[in-house]
Amino acid sequence: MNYQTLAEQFWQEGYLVLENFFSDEIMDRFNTQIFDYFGENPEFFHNEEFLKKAKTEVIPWFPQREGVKEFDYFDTHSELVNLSKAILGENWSSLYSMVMFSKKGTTGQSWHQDCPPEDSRQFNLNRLIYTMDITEDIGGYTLVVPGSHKSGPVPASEETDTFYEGQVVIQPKKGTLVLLHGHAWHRVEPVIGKYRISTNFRAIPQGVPEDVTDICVYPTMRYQFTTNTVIEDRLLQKA
Ligand SMILES: O=C(O)CCC(=O)C(=O)O
Ligand SMILES: [Fe+2]
Repeated sequence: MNYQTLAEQFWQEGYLVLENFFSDEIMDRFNTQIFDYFGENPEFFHNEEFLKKAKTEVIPWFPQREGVKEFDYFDTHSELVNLSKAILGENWSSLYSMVMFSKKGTTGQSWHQDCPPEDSRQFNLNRLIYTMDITEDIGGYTLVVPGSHKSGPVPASEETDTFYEGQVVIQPKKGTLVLLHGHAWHRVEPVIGKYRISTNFRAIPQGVPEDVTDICVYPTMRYQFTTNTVIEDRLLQKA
């Protein structure tokens, strides 16, 4: 694997898609463990206001915070470690793993940026691992606007699923790794079948605070997770 070439491509486009990065056997193991944790019908964790304004319905689980050791596997995966370093530079660190579960019939995720884009040095890297195929029948493809990590805030809008010229539809399969810059505009399409699982091992370069993703930018608002508050209503400004 040519880490340098991949890192350059990442910095140009704001994302990378690498199929068959992980073996089926490993992915099956994690998918079973995740499904066993959530069960068929887990409860939402976010409040009503968030669900309504963000049009984002996903149930998170932070296994490593709960001492679930199996997920350390990815922290010692040498290709993933080397690629992360090529992108983020020396002394990068991994933040946490977040498993995201979406039930059948949920809206997916609105366009968003994981953290405010105003300072290009303050960003997170999403390292998304897919333990199951995301298919047309399931829905929930991941959309990204190439190069948008350099375009500033996603436009303010009531619409959370605007069509952007050049937007790319990522169709992850079991074992796919998607690397995605936290300032890149991205969203997840509605989940229509079965359920959808993705797992994010977020990372940061040296000098970026660990809580960099506390504030997320949506077309409708900026939202702070630690306080569960809308810190900026972007539609008021527009009116
Ligand atoms: O699940 C995905 O494909 C994307 C999730 C996402 O937006 C994120 O983890 O920041
Ligand atoms: Fe995101």
